[in-house]
Amino acid sequence: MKKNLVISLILCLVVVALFTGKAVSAKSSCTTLKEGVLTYSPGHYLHGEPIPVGYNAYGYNYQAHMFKGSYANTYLGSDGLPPYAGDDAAYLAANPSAASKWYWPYRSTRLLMKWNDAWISNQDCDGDGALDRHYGYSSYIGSGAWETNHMMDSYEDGGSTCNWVYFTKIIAVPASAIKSGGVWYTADGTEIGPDIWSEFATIQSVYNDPCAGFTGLEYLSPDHAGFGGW
Ligand SMILES: [Ca+2]
Repeated sequence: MKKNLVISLILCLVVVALFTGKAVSAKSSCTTLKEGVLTYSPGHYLHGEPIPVGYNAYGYNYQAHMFKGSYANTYLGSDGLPPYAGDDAAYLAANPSAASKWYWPYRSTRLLMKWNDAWISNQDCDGDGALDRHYGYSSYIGSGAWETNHMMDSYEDGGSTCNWVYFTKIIAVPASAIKSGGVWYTADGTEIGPDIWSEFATIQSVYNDPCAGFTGLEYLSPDHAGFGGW
C-alpha cells in the first residue's frame, strides 16, 4: 500500500506548484496572503477565490507552510473537485468522477506535509501573482528548500487491524551536488540520498507497518539528515 503513495509524493510537489494567482503587477514589494489578491488558478475548484491566510477546506495552509488532511484532498482541488469530508456516498453522488481518480482509494490516509519558504513561499515577491518557489534561485537546486511528508492509515488483515506510518524528508540538493546512478552525492563524494524529481534528494525515510514486517528506519542519508547545511 505504501509504495504507490511514495511514488505519488512526487506529484504532491506538482500539486503544490499549481496554485497561481491572477493579480499580476510590477511591484517592488512582496504581496502577502493577507492582502487577499493571491487566488487559485484556473481549473482549481476554488478558481478566482483568494487563498486564505489559514487552512483552506482541503487542508492546505500556505501561510503556515503545511497541509493536514485526507491524502485525496491534496489533489481534488486542482482537479476541479470539492474537498472530501468523509462521506463517500454523498461525495460520489455529487462528484461521480472522483471514483476513477487514482488517489480516491487513499482518501482515508491522513497526510501531514510541512515545507519551508524556499519550497513554496507564503508571499509573491517576484510579481507573477503566484506564491514564490525557490525565490532568488533559478531552480530548486541550491535553494535550501525542504519538505516532510508524514502519512498514516490502517487496514484489515486476517481479522485484525494493522496500522502503518510513513515519514520522509526531502531536500533540494546543493549546487555542488553530483548525481550518479539515481543518487545524489556531495562534491567530496559523500552520499546525500536518492534522487527525486531531479532537483531533490530523500535524506530520511521511516516506515512502520508491523503487520507487513516493516519496523523503523528505511533510509538515512550518510551525509546528514538535518535540514540545514545543504
Ligand atoms: Ca511569485
